Amino acid sequence: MAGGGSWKLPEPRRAGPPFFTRSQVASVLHQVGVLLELQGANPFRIRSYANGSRMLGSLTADLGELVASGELIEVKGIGKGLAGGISQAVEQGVWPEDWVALHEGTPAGLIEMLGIPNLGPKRIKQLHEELGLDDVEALQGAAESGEIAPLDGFGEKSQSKILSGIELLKRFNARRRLDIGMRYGQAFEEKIAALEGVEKATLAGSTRRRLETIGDLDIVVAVEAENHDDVAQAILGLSGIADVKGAGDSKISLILDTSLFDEGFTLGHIDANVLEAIGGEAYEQLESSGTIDAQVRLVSPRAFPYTLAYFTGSKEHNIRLRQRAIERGLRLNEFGLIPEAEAGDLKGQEAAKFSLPAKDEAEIYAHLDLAWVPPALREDMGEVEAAEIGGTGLPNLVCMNSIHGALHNHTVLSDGQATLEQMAEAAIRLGWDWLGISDHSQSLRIANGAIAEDLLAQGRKISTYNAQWAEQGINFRLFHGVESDILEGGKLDYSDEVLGQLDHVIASVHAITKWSNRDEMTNTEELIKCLEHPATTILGHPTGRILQGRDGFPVDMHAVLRAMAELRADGQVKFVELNASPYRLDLDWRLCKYAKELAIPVSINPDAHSVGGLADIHYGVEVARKGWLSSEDVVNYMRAEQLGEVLN
Ligand code: DGT
Ligand code: CA
Ligand code: ZN
Repeated sequence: MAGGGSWKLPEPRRAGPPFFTRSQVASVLHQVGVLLELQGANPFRIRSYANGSRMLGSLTADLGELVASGELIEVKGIGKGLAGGISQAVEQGVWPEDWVALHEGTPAGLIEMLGIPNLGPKRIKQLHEELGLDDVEALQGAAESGEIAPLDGFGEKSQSKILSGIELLKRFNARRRLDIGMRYGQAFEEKIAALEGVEKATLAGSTRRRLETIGDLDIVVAVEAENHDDVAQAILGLSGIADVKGAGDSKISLILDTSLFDEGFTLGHIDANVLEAIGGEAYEQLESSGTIDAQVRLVSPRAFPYTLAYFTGSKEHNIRLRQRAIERGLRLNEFGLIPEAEAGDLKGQEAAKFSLPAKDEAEIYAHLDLAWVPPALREDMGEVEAAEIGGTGLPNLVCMNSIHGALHNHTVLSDGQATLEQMAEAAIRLGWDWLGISDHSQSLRIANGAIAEDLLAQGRKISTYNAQWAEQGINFRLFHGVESDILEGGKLDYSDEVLGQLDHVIASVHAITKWSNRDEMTNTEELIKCLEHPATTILGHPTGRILQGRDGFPVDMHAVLRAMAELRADGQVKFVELNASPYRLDLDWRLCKYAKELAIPVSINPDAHSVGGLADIHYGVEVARKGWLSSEDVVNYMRAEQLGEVLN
């Protein structure tokens, strides 16, 4: 596992050969190669391990069979020595001594340093020898005090690259984005659910609550006592486990890596400007060698709903529930809901024998005189009060079926990859009624912003298509807009005459550095100024944040939203965007709830730069739910005709 503090050799988890899988052996060979390089070993030897790892990685034949038949040595790129070591591991479950020695003899701090993007073993060795650096902290200190730059082959540039790499690594080790957490979590949940003896496996924790970033995965597994040990063993044998941190009776702590994904891990589409903000190539490297921690809890089917509710959290929500239980003479924990009068001095599982029954979470909430609360809302942000019998009632949350279109999407006219026609076809395939096109505006040279003439030509094309669809009785229409950069003084990027010909104008900040270095008051005023322009319809990615990449610029978003609400009250169309890219999720869900209270419609936007990018809408919907939004609160719920009238 890259990024962590140690590289352990996997332990055999089966009773007989093959003791290790092809991907396990491939990753060990890779590690041995890197460790040899850290030691400054003979380059040929280093290369033989690297090559061997690559060969195994692309091998289609069964490794166990190749070893058993003695054919391994015939595989191109795997020499005698390597074949011997691999065979021993696969057949006997014992790694060669020199590999073990390498793993055990390398200081953990040096391995930790390998997780820094763009810092290879050779340079780590040099830093270790010349400056005595042996962990990330020491390296950071040395870089900050300028000791790295003068070294042979380094310089100012690589010194600052090391610093930004360390920052990136630290952000990564702390939390991962929601999309990444969901991908790992759902893949692992599926694998566990498919095991024999597992009644149910459900992802809990922050991933189930759809928080924008995830600390670790929590998975709750229902299993009968007689299957407990077999299931625990089977879980430990699943692919994707880079390391086992602990395996107790009811809790298994694991580190997962990308070998979890049977079809391999790909990053998918990522816009160039976002990629740059989040670390460029270094980010891609971190992501593909990334890991995530997972806590798996095995419980009896009877306790399952209680354990699931407890480990879904949030902690704050749990505290509120526990308080309600206490008021009713009940004790609430991960094992059950237990009448104090009956439990007495008994603790934990013993006391849980007296638990009120609950076949699902809804029954737990009902015991506490509450309606079931959707996991996304469990943040103690008013959901407990709303769920009370006689409370205001929980919102009927927006879902993918509520989505009939989205307003913010790009084409090849600016920096998109798909044509207008391709984007429209893709939206029709999704079953949408309409699609908004909003390419970048002329000042944004870096994103190939459109000059007025080209923008208006695009509009004429759109009118033609709309007329054709109407004629053919096809229920689909394009809205023609633009994503206007917000210029100095809060100005838009085209003349009023041009803006007046558009269906919608998304105003977005792109000069992030400038806005980030400016005070909150100036930024807030400029945003409001820009929103006051009658042509402005939508505030695009309101704070410019890139999750794990950069914070948003300073701005009083509450004040901006209030200003938008006033403008709306004066009859002006103003929407706020919830940018659905998992790298953004901006407007923050905490503010979505505020926008809803102010009756500002939220426009969930994939900000698609390709056909595939439209699928990001799904993350936007997840986060809109977290922000309490109902179908009626989002622009995407409107039918083409209604939206057309509003935009007019
Ligand atoms: P994360 O992993 O930082 O993204 O956030 P969570 O919410 O997944 O938190 P985590 O993994 O520490 O714990 C999972 C859930 O377990 C948490 O949401 C609520 C519950 N929990 C953990 N510790 C406590 C606690 O001390 N008190 C209560 N009431 N609940 C807890
Ligand atoms: Ca967690
Ligand atoms: Zn955009």
